[in-house]
Amino acid sequence: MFKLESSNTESVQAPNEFDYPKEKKLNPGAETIRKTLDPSNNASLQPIMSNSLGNYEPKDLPKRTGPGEGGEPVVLSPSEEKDAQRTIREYGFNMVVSDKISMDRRIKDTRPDECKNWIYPNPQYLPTASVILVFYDEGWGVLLRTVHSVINTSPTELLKEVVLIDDGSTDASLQEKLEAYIKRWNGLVKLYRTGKRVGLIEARTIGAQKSMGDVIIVLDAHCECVVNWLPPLLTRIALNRKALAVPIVDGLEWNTLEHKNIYGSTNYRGIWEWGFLYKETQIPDQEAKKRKYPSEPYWSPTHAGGLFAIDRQWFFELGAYDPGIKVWGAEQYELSFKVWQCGGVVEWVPCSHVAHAYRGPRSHPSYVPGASPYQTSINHLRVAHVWMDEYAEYYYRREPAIRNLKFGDISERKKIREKLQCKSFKWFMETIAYDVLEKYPPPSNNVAWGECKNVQHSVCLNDLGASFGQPIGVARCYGQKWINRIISPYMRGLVNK
Ligand SMILES: [Mn+2]
Repeated sequence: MFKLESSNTESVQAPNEFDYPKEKKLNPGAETIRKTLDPSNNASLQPIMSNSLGNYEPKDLPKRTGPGEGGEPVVLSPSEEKDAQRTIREYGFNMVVSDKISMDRRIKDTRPDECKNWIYPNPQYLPTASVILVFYDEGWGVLLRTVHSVINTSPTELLKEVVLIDDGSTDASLQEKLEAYIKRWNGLVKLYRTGKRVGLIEARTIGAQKSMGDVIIVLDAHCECVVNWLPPLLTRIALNRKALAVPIVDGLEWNTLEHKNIYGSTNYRGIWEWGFLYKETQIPDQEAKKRKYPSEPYWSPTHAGGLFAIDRQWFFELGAYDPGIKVWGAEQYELSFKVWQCGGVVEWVPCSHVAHAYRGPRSHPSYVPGASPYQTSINHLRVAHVWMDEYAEYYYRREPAIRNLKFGDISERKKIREKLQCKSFKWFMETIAYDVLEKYPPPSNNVAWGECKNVQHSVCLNDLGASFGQPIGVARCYGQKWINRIISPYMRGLVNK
């Protein structure tokens, strides 16, 4: 039951009206209705815990059978393995397995049980969503199953469109064949091409510019959504238009496409260490205790970066992504820091689960031509100098080699911070991200750094890839050139998004 204060009382009785029909049509009136909402009525949009089935829960879904249904793993026969290995090298996913799985398969319901009982505002009270999927030479089935899944699991009235941004793919299947395939959705799925590689971050901004929904939802182009993932995210933004809402990320295994709940029933949140390696930690007690139910959203300092929802206009008020942050890395810190410092919140939403396929070993290069090999460090430096005030120094202590790296002009970005009268990073660290300081105390000043050389034999100490606690050895010296130290893992091809 909603505590609605508006005149629309008939929507109080929320019917189970979403049976996720295959064909979805846009509801052109949705925005006009939403504009009549009085923002001061936000309290009436609070979800209600009921003892019956929630208003967006599908009822009596037909049973599905077939390979991979229910998120089960698909195992190949030995004769199929050779082909499979080739596709893994090419796409990072087992496309032979993918080809066996229906585009419309349903994965597990990995949500906490009580998620089924929440009643969310009816569609006319929620913003509409544009789901942005950026892809570059993505495997056909993995990409298109993402689209099918988004459409199959989203209430028609809330999904404005799916916006595909092709970041310069050369794969033959992603040309005319893709254009022909998406026609089945009668314009609900749009395709834009960047024309040349621009990198993930710029491609997302292009997607946000092309989007027409109230909210943009960024997903990777290799995801599948868990039932009823969308209304819990949109509700957070209906309640607070400055909220950045993050779904809980499940795993899809790259070799079998098995769906797994990674976090179990524990709530984690996103933090970082001072070299900007992304980390996750259990939510502090004081955050958990703010909620009545463990399935309710909670605050997080940051997030992994690939999957999130944000009010489209708020995203642009915040200056979208810094255009000086290119290709890959640091963009989730930029967005999280400025959302928090400029008056918003970053929330993780336990009743919204989306499964992300973590890429396996891919030999297809994802390097963006012309990009600096130091781009990820440049990205971090821009974030540090615009948003982190005196805390930027800790990054230099952690990565002393980048002290003299040029990161370009940041004056335009500082103007945004000034215009929005954003709070200090100290406020953010002490009030919101206090567990970062607990888990990763600020590094002390380096007494010395560089390489440790045996002058007589011209060899240098080297960890030889050993892990912590293992003996180290010697190897040839690399000199004071720091390229090998700081070149980003992405550029080396060691990290697959
Ligand atoms: Mn990804």
